Amino acid sequence: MLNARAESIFSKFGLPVDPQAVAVGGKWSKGRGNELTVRSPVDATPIASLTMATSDQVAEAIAAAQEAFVRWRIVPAPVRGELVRQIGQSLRSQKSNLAELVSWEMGKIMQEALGEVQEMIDVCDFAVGLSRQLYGKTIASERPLHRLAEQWHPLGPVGVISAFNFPVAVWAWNAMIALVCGDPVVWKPSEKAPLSALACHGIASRVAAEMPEAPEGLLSLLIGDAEVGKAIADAPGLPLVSATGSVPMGRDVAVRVASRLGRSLLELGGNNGMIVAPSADFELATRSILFAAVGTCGQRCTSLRRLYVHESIADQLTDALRSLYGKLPIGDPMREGILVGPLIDEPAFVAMQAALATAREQGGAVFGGDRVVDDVPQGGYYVRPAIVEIQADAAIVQQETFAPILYVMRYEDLSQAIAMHNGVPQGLASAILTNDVREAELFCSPAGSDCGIVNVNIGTSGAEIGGAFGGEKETGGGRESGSDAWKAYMRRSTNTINYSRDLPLAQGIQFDL
Ligand code: UN1
Repeated sequence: MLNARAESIFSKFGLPVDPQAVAVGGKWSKGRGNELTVRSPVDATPIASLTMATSDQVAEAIAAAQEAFVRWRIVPAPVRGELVRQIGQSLRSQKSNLAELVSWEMGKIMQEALGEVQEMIDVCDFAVGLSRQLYGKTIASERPLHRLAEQWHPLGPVGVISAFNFPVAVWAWNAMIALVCGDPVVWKPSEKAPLSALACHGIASRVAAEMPEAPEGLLSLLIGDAEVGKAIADAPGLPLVSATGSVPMGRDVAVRVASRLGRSLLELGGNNGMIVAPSADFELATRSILFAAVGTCGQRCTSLRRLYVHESIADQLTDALRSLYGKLPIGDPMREGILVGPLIDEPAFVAMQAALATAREQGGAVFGGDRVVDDVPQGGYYVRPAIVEIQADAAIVQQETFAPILYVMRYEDLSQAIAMHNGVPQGLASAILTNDVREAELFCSPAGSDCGIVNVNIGTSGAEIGGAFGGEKETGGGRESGSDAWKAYMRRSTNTINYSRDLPLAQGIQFDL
């Protein structure tokens, strides 16, 4: 059941305004699990109540996905691309309505919510092109009149577990690529932001229902808690599980999937760092730090959390940042001009305060970080983003806290800065701000940043969909979205074809009777 405002936003999609927690294609049904009350982080009003899916319902969706797979895998990839093209068109036509829902439900500002919907549209376009480019190699055979080649085939139904902070884009990165690769998708969005998932699933499944080649169980949605996530991770019917979220969640998924020898694709914590060198363009540095550190209220996987500044410019840069932080418009994320919306919920606020207290104990000087209550909607957890000047070896710097806390540290020489930068367990996004080509290239080299995303003169967040997205170490090693990330969603078959009348064996082996 939706409240009146949610109903009015939802009705703009032309979808039924009483969405349920479980959908297999266009068939919606009530979850058989516990009650879920969804609250907007803007002012904590309850916006929906649903009963969540159970693990039995996960099994039903997977059975439908397996049936769908048998049909979908033989639909030509460019025809599969046509479905994704139409989904992209539908998302395009609903861009502002979807952004409104994302902003209200998740708390990111409208500009960023529009950006998130644009990511979905972009990945649809990318996947459409990809549907004609699922290339395999032809390989020189060592034997006469033999052909050695590889083909990429659909893998099977894919489980997608997504997080609250990008409630729809991460689904699209996975689902649109999976669809063109020939795989059905079973999606468990975050129970903290399920409404935009209901809307996106509704839009995509309505498009699929119009396409005769698209079987019913191709797309399904299960709103549920960790039990649903575990059932997805445990299901042998899902050869691939793609999970985005915290390191403990990812570790649990990885172990479950590995124990059944399935594949997992993980995009977990980032504790992202930036080095600001003496030659950096100062204005560019402050702007890129600001967007990366306070954008989405510090709740992106790619948010900037650690700043290593050359000692010659550290005072000047920290002063400039303090003055910018002091002026940040904080408040209702749907209001024009606001740059910082609320944290997702009270536990996020408590975790932020605990991290700041620990930082103080470990010698950090904290600026900001307090709760904002004036000129903001009451009930939401609004905070002034924090800057913490601290020693690089403080233990708290090793941790990702999903809140706008920027640890500022000083360095003397670049190799020391790179070592400190790499000296954390996570490895998602990184950046260097420098006008020195040697420094920039070193940072991008094998001796430089050890992350999956390595940027020069741009912040850590806000990647385009065309690149492969993901990171190393505790970030989980997965790559999603662009480049050749599609290969994770397919299986490779290597073919050797003998068109001679002989049977020469590889490696010159003689085996004659
Ligand atoms: C995430 O926070 O999980 O690069 C995804 C970015 C966005 C995606 C972030 N394009 O910041």
